[in-house]
Amino acid sequence: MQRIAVVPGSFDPVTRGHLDVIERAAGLYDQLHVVVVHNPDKSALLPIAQRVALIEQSIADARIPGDIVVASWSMGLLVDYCTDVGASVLVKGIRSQVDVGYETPMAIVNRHLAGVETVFLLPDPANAHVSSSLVRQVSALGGDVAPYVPRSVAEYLQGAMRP
Ligand code: COD
Repeated sequence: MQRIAVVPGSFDPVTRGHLDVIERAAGLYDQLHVVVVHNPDKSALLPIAQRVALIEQSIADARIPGDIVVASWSMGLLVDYCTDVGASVLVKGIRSQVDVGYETPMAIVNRHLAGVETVFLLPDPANAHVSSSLVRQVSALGGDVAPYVPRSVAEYLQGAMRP
């Protein structure tokens, strides 16, 4: 039986931290779905289709091996997406106690709702401080985001900032 996992996120935009989690998760499962989900608690910078395109480009540029599907989901519960594609695992990154506090209740509810387990990966220390919100802030203030994001994202944000 194929082991299928989902890496969900806002990915607004995808960062080097996300890409590290995606690469490591792709090595653990037969098929990986990277799913852009609208997070109603956050105000978005990039349209969802653009986030999907940047993830696809970043995975291709980094030559991450494996069977990786990039998709978006706005039809309801994330576990419904998991059920639709036959995934039994969600993979999430844990950077801090704040992430633990945010993710723990969701992991419990997702297991109760649909039997979907959540696997947590610790970040590579090089990326532990990186977040999409930090990238959005540095970019909005005209700073260089290249250390924090894949090249295609840096180029996209630099282009978007140009008058
Ligand atoms: N290193 C490692 N991991 C990282 C890093 C980094 N530098 N940066 C982010 N991550 C991890 C995050 O911890 C998270 O696991 C994932 O990457 C995505 O992060 P974001 O910021 O892009 O996405 P979030 O935190 O806004 O998550 C949005 C979700 C949609 C994934 C989340 O809200 C969710 O799971 N929603 C479920 C909706 C649902 O069905 N609810 C009902 C039952 S709970």
